[in-house]
Amino acid sequence: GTAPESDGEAQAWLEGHNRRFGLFIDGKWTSPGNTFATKNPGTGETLAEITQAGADDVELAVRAARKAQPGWAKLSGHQRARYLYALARLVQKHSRLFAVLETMDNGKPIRESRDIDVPLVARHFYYHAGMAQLQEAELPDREALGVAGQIVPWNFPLLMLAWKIAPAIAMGNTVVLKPAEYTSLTALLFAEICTEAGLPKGVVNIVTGDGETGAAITAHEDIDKIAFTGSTEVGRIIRKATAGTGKSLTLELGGKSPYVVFDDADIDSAVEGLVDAIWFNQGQVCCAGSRLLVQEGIAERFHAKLKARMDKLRVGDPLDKSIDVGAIADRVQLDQITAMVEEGGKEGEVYQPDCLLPNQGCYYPPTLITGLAPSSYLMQEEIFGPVLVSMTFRTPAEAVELANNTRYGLAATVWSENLNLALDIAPKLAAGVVWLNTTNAFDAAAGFGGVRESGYGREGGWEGLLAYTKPKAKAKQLTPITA
Ligand code: TXE
Repeated sequence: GTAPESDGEAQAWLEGHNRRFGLFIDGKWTSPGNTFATKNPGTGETLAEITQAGADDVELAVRAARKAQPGWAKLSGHQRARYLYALARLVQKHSRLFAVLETMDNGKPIRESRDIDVPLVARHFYYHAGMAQLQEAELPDREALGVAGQIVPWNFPLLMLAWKIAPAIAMGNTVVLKPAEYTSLTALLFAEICTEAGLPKGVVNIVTGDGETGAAITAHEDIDKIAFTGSTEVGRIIRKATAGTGKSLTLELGGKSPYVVFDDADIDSAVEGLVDAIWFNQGQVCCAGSRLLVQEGIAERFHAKLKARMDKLRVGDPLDKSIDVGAIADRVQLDQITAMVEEGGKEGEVYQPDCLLPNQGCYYPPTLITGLAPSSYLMQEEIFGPVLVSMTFRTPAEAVELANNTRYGLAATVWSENLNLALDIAPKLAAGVVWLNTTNAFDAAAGFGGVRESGYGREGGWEGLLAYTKPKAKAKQLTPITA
């Protein structure tokens, strides 16, 4: 049976803002200006009107961040930690509202926003509160970069905000963050909890808008660092735009991550892992295990089990607690997935279960494509949807070769009961993270990021913190020259 989560609190919150939002700059809300609609992709309904920030708004936000930064950096790590702890607790206090709002704005199943996204967000702030406290003792020769411009995508709107904001403010930076244009609402709710936490004004500024707003942030001369998560294409634009400036840069971009199953693997677990790898968040995951490589001897059995599992996946209303696959984040993205499968699917065999999709909203069925050449379009291009491509291999060496046959290198998954084999394969895979007999395992303490065209820099862990600091050799610590 179906069990829809109530959207009452989220609707009341939207109504409380007259469904029109300004920008959060210097601790205050601007009046809504030039706006665009943000829709619920599960139903097609407009949820609210969001302000398209212009270069002048970005200017105000950067000025506020600049003004606040020295005072913020001057606080002790312990004092900053208190604010991060407060933010973590407030995310938990409002966790239901955050989860429902995220699901309405993005289309991800409520089970995921409630049990994965929002808890990981709280965890990220708790972890970085602890790290702020360690700053003086552990990083005495490093200081904040200054003002960070942060641009996030629509697939994990609140979680990517947390990945950006928590380490930045923990280390004494102030931020101007832009959510993606399809999914601004949880960032706006987060702005409210910054006020509730008593965060000094100007430390966190939220400006909404599309790529033009992002470009204005990237181009702003008084920003010290750009942190971007999104498409490889825009990552390339940003890399060019910041080249020749003094800005630091981290990029977390696309992927086509391999999911390698050896014939001695626990097949049922590997099938279940694959459900998580490619159908979690409708496959709109940068590190999605979107390329299945299965060893020849078990390929037939594996595909049969996989199809049977796909037949059981429930696609539908994201607010329904019993569904597995929700809505695609936006019509544009849905059209892109549809076109890619129509174009590239012809070269192989497309399997889609016979599932009933809702009439309204943006839905795409779980899809498996077999029989494609390793060099084919769909084997090489990121689809960013619930579409798995599959190929077979004979030997471990061939598995490595096929796995690395991509311009990306974000993540890789290996399933085998033979740990010697798995540990031999793992270092040979071009990827920022390799998961063994599990997949999509994230933690605030582990640096996440890619190699090759998946970007550079890490978020999370020590590397993620260091990316928001610069080294500073202090003269008083140098030994005077006496000889
Ligand atoms: O991403 P964009 P889109 C991939 C995925 C998807 C494709 C397109 O394959 O199908 O990208 O998605 C802002 N200067 N990923 O078009 O445009 C934009 O407003 C500065 C992978 O939505 O990269 C948004 O805030 N900023 C991915 C953010 O960049 C610009 C996540 C990301 O949007 C800009 C999302 C510009 N010129 C998509 N143009 C991942 N790796 O997780 C746009 N933006």
